[in-house]
Amino acid sequence: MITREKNRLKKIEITSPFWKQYRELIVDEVLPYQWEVMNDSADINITHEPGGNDEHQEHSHAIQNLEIAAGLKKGTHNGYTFQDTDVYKWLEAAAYSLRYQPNEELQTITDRLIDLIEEAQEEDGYLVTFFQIEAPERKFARLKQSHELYTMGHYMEAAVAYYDVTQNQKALSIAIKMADCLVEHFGHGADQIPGYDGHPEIELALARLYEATEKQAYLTLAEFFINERGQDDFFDRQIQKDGFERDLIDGMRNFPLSYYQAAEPVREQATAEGHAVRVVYLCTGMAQVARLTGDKSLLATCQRFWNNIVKQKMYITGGIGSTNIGEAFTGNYDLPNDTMYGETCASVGMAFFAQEMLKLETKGEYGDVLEKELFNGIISGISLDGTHFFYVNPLQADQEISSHNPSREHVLNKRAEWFGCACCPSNVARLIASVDRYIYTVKDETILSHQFISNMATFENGITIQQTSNYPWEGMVSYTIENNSAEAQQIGIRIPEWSQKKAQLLIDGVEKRLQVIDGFVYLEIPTGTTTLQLTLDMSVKKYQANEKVVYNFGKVAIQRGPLVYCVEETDQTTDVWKYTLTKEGQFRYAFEADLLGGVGAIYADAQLPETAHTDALYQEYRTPQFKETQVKLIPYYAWANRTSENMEVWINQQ
Ligand code: FUB
Ligand code: ZN
Repeated sequence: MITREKNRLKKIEITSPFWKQYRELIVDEVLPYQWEVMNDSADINITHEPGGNDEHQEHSHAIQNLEIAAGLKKGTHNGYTFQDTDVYKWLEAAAYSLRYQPNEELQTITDRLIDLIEEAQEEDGYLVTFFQIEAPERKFARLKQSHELYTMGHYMEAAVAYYDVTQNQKALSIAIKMADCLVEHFGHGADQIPGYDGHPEIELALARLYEATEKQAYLTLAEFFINERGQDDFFDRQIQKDGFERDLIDGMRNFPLSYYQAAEPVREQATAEGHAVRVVYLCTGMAQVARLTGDKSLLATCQRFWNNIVKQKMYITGGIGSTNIGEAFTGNYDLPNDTMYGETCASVGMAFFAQEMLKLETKGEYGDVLEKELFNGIISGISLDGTHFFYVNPLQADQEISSHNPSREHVLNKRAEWFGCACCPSNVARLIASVDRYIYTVKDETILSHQFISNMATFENGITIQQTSNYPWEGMVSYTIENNSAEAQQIGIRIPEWSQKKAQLLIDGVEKRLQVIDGFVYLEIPTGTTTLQLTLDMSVKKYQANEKVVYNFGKVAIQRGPLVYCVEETDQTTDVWKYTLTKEGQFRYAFEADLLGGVGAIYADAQLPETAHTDALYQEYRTPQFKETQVKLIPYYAWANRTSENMEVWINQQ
């Protein structure tokens, strides 16, 4: 039986101009565009997967795969074994959008899509079009590579969202049938499969489905998948049986078990290893199960993963995954800026993980990382026009080098129209469309306001909060709180780590001394109306990396509020790497309405070497003369929206 807080969020409307713009983009551009792509009617170029291990595809074929599986068309499957997930993540994004912008035309499309999915689903609940069309005899036979549970999990997530918004019972019934199919096939019983998927996802999806349906079997199965991971040689046994050479995805056979977080039982894994998206999806599922079951050892596992990722393996933009080889984590403090990965999906997954950790523990650091992802690592994955996407989000890009150096060819400096492996575009869409779910968390009846995204929110017990600001450009956040209940209510407000030295809070106009406990200040809100005014420190700040990060030694990154900034070549007079910020240099901040849809730019005092260079590759060192200049910075998320230019986040510091 799920215990639900009395104060939980009932209704929320985003009023933030920054996020409204993005959410309108989802409705007006992103969803129609992606629907066309998945129906193969968009005239686009599909870019190779930035890891470089896919076959080149001319079309997505994702809808057609479902039509073939449903028996409505004849043909072969096209794309990855998990091609269906593009459709499901799109459906999930569409579902969230229907809540904030009802749209009959879109809902007709999505209702029909549900009909199609139902037709494609098999009698026993199975639905993965690749295996239905190409290899029915191999269902659940090679889970290390197959992505079958990953694929079904994505449908379950979409179904929970779609049912929640539209009450379409059919959508939920398909998910229930799917989950029942897994409950039947997986476990330690006779004729059951004692294993799990190579790509975690199903754990978090089953936990969501459990919360929507309260069917215990789904939570038990999520727990089973988590507990089974890394216990024995399940993957090898399956592969021997299925045929060693019969890979489903080229290149995956050689990755070690740690790549799949399957080298040891999860509770024994000391660090975050392997494929970054897999890690954070697994962590999200573990955090949900820890919350729903009270499993303390699982919570400790989540904390351990969290600390390793956030304190040793995360880019300042929130990007994770330091190498394209396996889209994976590497060692602690290994954070190269130019050969890195930082997959958009990994940032989305990190936001899921942060949100789940906030439900477990009221610590501001979870909100800090969530904010970092929302304002940097996630939205850098989508262009301002909504139809171009980054898979890899570098902190340094150089077009010339990327086009000649194979170890950097995955680092694009122009967002692509689509990918052969198109996991990121619909992932970023569903996150933006559901950003309203990431603003408040209710924990032990305390309402935690951890994201500064203007909104009007109503909670189950009658509390309403109107939060207004011009964030992320301005740091004044106003709250009008109506407490219509008979008792005082507690709310916690996150004071971001970057503003903890300087933040001011007025309650009904009177300043309150801030006592920050684990990143939050707590207030008793009496019956009636209370106004709060929080002023955050929006000064421009320089950050340095831990000295173990060799790539950033002697460099700084610039941040203002939640936004990390970067230097893009189009704004400068010369190459980006030549600028050095001066010791006592000043910053000038200016909001420029005509730049990149309206962004705050930063002008920093800098130096440029004046010494003339010869054509010699090497020459004897001569002390350079410098000239004083300025360098212009723009928010990182907005780079690569003009000409295709070079960029860097970490800048030389005098
Ligand atoms: O393997 C499925 C998805 O494709 C992963 O989550 C992404 O990293 C990409 O590899
Ligand atoms: Zn992705």
